[in-house]
Amino acid sequence: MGKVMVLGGDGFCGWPTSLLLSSLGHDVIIVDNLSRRKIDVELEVSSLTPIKPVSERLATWKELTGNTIRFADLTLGVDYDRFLQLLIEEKPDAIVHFAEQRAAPYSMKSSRHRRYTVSNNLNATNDVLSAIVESEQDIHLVHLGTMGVYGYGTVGCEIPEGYLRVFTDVNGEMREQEILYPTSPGSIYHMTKSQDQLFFQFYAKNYGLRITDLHQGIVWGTQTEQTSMDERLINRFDYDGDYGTVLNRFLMQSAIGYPLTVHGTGGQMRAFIHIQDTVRCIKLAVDNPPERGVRVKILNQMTEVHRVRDLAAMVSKMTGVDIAYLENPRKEAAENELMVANYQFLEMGLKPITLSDRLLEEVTDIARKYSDRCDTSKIPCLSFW
Ligand code: USQ
Repeated sequence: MGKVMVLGGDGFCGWPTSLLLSSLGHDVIIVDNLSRRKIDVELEVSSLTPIKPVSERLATWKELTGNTIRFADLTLGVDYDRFLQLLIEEKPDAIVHFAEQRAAPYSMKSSRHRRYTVSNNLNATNDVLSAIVESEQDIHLVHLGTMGVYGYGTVGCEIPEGYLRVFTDVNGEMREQEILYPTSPGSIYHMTKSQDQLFFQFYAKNYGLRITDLHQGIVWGTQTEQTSMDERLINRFDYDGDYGTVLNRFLMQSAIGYPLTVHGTGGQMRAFIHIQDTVRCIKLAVDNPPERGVRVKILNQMTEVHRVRDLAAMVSKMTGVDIAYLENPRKEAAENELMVANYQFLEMGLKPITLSDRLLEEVTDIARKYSDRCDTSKIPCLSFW
């Protein structure tokens, strides 16, 4: 088992990933500047679940399993020298990079939020890549990208895993090229992940870095096998209009009898994945690095597609809650079709978790258990674009 650095290891996906990798015997180091907790302070909201401070999380993990996860508080994109020094001293085999601002509505709130998201995300990614090169080590970088880089138009065919074969007619002869699938980001946040792809392509080509980019769909669920071991390990649950994602919001809203906030007609079709599968996919990605000097390995990290209004209807049927069709605060297609290829993870052995009453009820139960922590004034989405 190797050493893995998890950048953004205190966040919604990073924390359960750190625990899974540690439970499998990896030596895990979390690098995080607690920015997600600080944004909660800015937005005057907190996770529905009572997440514990990092030191308590790590002490609990040690107490329960005997495993040590170390923690470094530093800001990627700012504390470059400290990060480089950490790489030189620790010599990790792999780095999992979640350390970016991940909410589309937050990134679109104001000029300050746009600028923060761009400088935070792009400088973090470039500094990580640059430090790997400068450390002169062979470190596999696994990055959390997003399905949103592809955009949500109706294509009419399956969205491939990162690359598209195009044919050009050159004087009557068809020439073939493989290009990055054209991006069509719908928010500044999604745009930063589109730009990350170009950094990866460049660093893989120019410096021979091993890079895996995971285009993840919308995560739902909150707990994994490890975070459910003890309440002090509980994962965060965002329900507010900026950070809450659609299915978890619907489940939480149903738990308190709040009419489900469907944007527009709810005709948006999106890709989904359960948090337990998120962590499994990252483990599979860490275990299967690409060859050096070959192209970036791009995988679609999702297990199923659903339409927003169908999810609302399902939750409403399950719980009896009403549905509210609201004016869409976002600039996005009212209706779209979506088909996505995810063969690489299936070939590596992923057995997808799909929507089931049991899992939906599990999330609703958690939401109900902590419903007294909900501030209903934070539910509406107030970021318009
Ligand atoms: N939506 C509603 N009602 C709500 C919230 C959302 O109808 O109360 C709609 C949105 O208008 C949108 C869809 O549901 O059409 C998805 O919205 P979302 O907030 O669940 O997801 P999104 O903004 O796309 O972002 C989330 C994560 C992001 C990740 C992305 C994957 O916050 O980090 O990259 O999902 S993906 O959507 O595949 O690009």
